[in-house]
Amino acid sequence: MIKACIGLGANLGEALASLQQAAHELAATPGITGLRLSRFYRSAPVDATGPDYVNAVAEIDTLLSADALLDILQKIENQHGRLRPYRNAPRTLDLDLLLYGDLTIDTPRLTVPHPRMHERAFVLRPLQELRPTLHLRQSSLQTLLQACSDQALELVPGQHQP
Ligand code: PH2
Ligand code: MG
Ligand code: MG
Repeated sequence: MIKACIGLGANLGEALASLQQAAHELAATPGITGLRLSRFYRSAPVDATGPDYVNAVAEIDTLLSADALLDILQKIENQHGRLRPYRNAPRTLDLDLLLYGDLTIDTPRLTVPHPRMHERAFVLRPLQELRPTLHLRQSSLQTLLQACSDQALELVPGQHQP
């Protein structure tokens, strides 16, 4: 079994509801088990424009290949009306494969670990809930978070503690 981590984000439409529904869809997908979901965070767009984002991270267990998993993520994005008019355009749903076990993948289609996750608080903070001892590029998530402390994150209110 491989443990994979997926970043969830949205800043168009009912962003929180879209992320909750996407998490249910992932959990119900054949070949995916044991989904654990972080809390939801709100933040301003980073290197992008548009409304504030809602973000979360999910960890899953799977025997699917990374490419098969990416196919599933893109299918769920498309079912949520995802359009791609330009790079980092506002979106109804973004599902990024962040980590696939401890594998490094570098193909035209897929780069894992996700090439920008180490500098994005909206990924690191929810990931820290699920994987508190994880290191990326030989740094703890806490150290990486300190380096992007200018990116303000707020917990979406009304959630239970993990
Ligand atoms: N995703 C991006 C670009 N910028 N900013 C925030 N706050 N959250 C995101 O999910 C996000 C972003 C490209 O995928
Ligand atoms: Mg993304
Ligand atoms: Mg994406």
